[in-house]
Amino acid sequence: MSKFPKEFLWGGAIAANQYEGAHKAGGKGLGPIDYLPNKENGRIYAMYHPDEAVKKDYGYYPSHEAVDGYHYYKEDIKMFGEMGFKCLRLSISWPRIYPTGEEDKPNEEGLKFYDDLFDECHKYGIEPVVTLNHFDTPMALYEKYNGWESRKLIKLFENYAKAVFERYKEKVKYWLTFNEINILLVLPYMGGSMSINDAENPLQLQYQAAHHQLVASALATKIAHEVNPNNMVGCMLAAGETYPNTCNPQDIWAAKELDREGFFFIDIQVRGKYPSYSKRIFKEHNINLDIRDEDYEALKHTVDYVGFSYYSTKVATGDKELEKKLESEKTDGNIYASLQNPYLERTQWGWIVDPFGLRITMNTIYDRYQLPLFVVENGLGAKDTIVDNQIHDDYRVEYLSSHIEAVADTIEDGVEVMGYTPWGCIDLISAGTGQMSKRYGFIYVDLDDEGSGTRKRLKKDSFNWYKKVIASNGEDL
Ligand code: P53
Repeated sequence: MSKFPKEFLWGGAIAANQYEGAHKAGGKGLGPIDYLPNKENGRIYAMYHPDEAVKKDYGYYPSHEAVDGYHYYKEDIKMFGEMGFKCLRLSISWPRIYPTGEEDKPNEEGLKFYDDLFDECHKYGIEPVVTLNHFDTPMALYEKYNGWESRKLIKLFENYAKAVFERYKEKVKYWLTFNEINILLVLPYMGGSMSINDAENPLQLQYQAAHHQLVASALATKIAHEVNPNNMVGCMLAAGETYPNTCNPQDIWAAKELDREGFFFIDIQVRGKYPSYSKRIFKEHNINLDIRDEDYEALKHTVDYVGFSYYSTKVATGDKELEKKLESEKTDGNIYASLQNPYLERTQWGWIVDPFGLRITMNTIYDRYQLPLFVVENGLGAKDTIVDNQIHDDYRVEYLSSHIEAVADTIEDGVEVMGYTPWGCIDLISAGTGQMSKRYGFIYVDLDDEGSGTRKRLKKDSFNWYKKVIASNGEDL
C-alpha cells in the first residue's frame, strides 16, 4: 500500500526568470536576474556587487532567453502531462504584469500569457502552484527605492498580488508568496535589495527589507483569502537542518542559531508575530526596525501551509578559530555554505547529499508549526551526456528516489505532506551559477553555458521513471 495520500500533489517546479526567457516580450520590464552574467563572467561576484554589475555590459545574459519557455510552454506542459503531473509549481514574473512596478493598471499582455499557461495546465489536469515573487522584483523598484528596503514596496506588491488573485480566481488555488524568503539575509540582491554591501550596518537594512516582505506577504495572504476563501497560501523557506559539528554545546548552539535565521521568517508567517528570540538578535546587532501599529495587525494574516526547498543539510561549529580555519574548505549548498560532513557524499557542485536529512528537516518543521508541508523544491544538479540520443541519468533517479523514500517515512512519522515538486523538472538556468550545464530536469534542453543550442527538448531516462512513480503513487521507486 502506498504511504502517500490519494490526493498527493506530484509534480515539478520551475520559475519564470530561469525558464521563460523572452525578457522584454509583451511589454515585460526587467528583473534583477536580467542583470546577472553567467558563471564565467563572475555571476557570484555580481550578486554581491549589483551596483557594479548593473553598469557593466557582459554581452551574454543567461536569463534573457533562458530555455525559451515563453514559446515552448505548450510542448513542455504536454510532456509534464505525459508524466502524470498533478501540479506544476511556477512563478509569475512581477515585471511582466507591472513592468516598472508602479503602473496604474496591470499589463494585459502579461496577464494573458499566464492565462494561456494556466489553461494549458488544466487541459492535462495539472493544478498550478504559483509563486508570486521568485527573485523577480521589478528592477525599476531596485533603482528607485533600493527595493524592499523601502516601505513603498508593500503597497506595490499588494496591487500586484490583488491583480493576479482576481484575474486567476478560477484557475489557481495554490499560492506561495516569496520564494526562499530567508535568502534576504544571505544573498540580498536575489531577495530584493540593492545597496546592502556598502552599508554601515547591512543587517539593519536586511531586516528592515525582511520586515517589509513579511508584511507584504501577510497582506497578500489576506487578499487571497478575501478573493477566494478556498485559496491556499504558503510561505517558502530555503530549508535544510543544520547539524552541530560535534556534541560540544557551543556547536549545538551555533546550529540552532543558524536554523533560527531561517525560522525567523516562518515563525512570523505562521504565528503572526515576531518570535521572542528576535529581540536579543536585534539588540546584539544594533538593529532598530521601523514597525508600525498597522504592521502588527497585518502580520496576523498567517499562511495555510509551509512550502520549502530542500537540497542538503549543513554543518555548523561554534568554535570561531576552527570556523576561520575551515572557511576555504567550506562546501557550497543551497544559499548557505557549510562545513564538510564526513558521513555524506557531495554532488558535482559540492552540495551535500542527505536524503535522511530531508526526514529530519521535515520533522523539525512540522513539530514547530503543525501545518501541512509542501516540498516545493528538491533535486540533483548534474551534468548530463547524450549517447545515441539518450540520457541515462540513473544518478538523478537514485537521488530523487532516496528523497521520495524519505518523504514516505516522514508521512509515516505523522507529518502532513501535501505534495512533492522536484526542482527544474525541465532543464533551466541555474540561479546560483547561471549555468545551463547544471541540470535538474526529467527533460533535457539543448543549450550550453554560452547560450548556444537549438533549445530542443529530449526525454531523459528519469522521465519514464518519474512517470512510473506518479502512476504508482510513490510505491514503485
Ligand atoms: P541552483 C542560489 C541562489 C538563489 C537561490 O539552485 C537558490 C540558490 C541555490 O544555489 O536556491 C533555489 O540553480 C532557488 C531556485 C534555484 C534552486 O535553488 O543554483 O529557489 O531558483 O534554481 C537550485 O542549482
